[in-house]
Amino acid sequence: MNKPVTVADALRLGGVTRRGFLKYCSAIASLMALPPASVSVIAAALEKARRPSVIWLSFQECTGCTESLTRSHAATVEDLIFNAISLDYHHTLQAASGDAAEAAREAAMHDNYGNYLLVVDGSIPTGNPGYSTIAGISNKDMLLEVAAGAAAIVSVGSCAAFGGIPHADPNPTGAVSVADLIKDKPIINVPGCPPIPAVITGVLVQYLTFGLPQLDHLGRPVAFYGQSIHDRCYRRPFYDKGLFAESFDDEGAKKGWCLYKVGCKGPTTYNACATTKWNNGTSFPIEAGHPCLGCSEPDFWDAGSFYKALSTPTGSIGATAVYAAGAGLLAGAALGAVQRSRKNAAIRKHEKIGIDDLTQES
Ligand code: FSX
Repeated sequence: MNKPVTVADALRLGGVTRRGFLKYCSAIASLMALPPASVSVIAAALEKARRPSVIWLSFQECTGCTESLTRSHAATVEDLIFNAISLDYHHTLQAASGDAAEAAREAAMHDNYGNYLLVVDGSIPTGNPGYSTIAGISNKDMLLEVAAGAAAIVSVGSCAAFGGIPHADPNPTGAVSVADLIKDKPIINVPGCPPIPAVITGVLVQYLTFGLPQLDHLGRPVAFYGQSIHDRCYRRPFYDKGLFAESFDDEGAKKGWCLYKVGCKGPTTYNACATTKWNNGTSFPIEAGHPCLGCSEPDFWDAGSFYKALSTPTGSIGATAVYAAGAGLLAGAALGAVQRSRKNAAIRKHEKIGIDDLTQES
């Protein structure tokens, strides 16, 4: 059977129903804070989109990012969308090894030079090239070689985006992020330790449908990282009323009050955990009673105790909250303007191309 060329081809081969496909598009639209009308636009764009060749490199990391993506409890449409890219090289997931694996990487680079998407997880050691090598090639050399032919780079996980845990003090390997080494390519940071699976696939879908996304000052897609955990936290009303857990076993904790005083970093952490959640939307750390660690922010490991409040629980709480909420509102307003503009352009395009039925109804 020929290799599928478009996303629609791949989805058909994967047996995805029209209903399942639209459900996924709807979830992505919701995640990107787009209106319901954009679902058909996303669907139409995905149906026509060519499957990009993707080369995925893993450097200094714990494999948590790949685990996050693959260890969903059931095969989902997200998995199939992920299969809709042509994943030509991935250390952990590929069947090939040794010379055959390296030959696959070189072939993918050669055949798609200038057009493939490079995904990186893990940080890059610069202290000594021998700290981490693949096929005898240092991480730094492999990154520079593959990045040269990439159309864009997605840095998955806080290690690739910001250096992450390997970069933490005393940083024995001289670990740096992708953006520290690559200056001439678009880089999309998808931080989190690990990132939310739906956000990883969502960013890929966004790239397939709308091209390079709007990024914040840390290179993160605003659609997924535009609001703080605090802005969207279901415990926020308790914060606003000044009702806090003072310890993990007090009455406040039992009543589900705000975890700010036991160290929650939600006010300074930008991610989609409070809305998308984990394990197919089941829960997220704060819902399980644990404060946010701020794992999608730079240097979260060195930012002080996970269990110490950001500031004293008096006037400065309000200042932090106002600052965080203000930043979220500004990001949201900017995103809204960008998305409205893109949506209008996409709808105009969609009106011309129409939507073909993808496959049979379930
Ligand atoms: Fe880092 Fe990812 Fe944390 Fe682990 O690949 S972001 S240590 S979850 O695995 O890079």
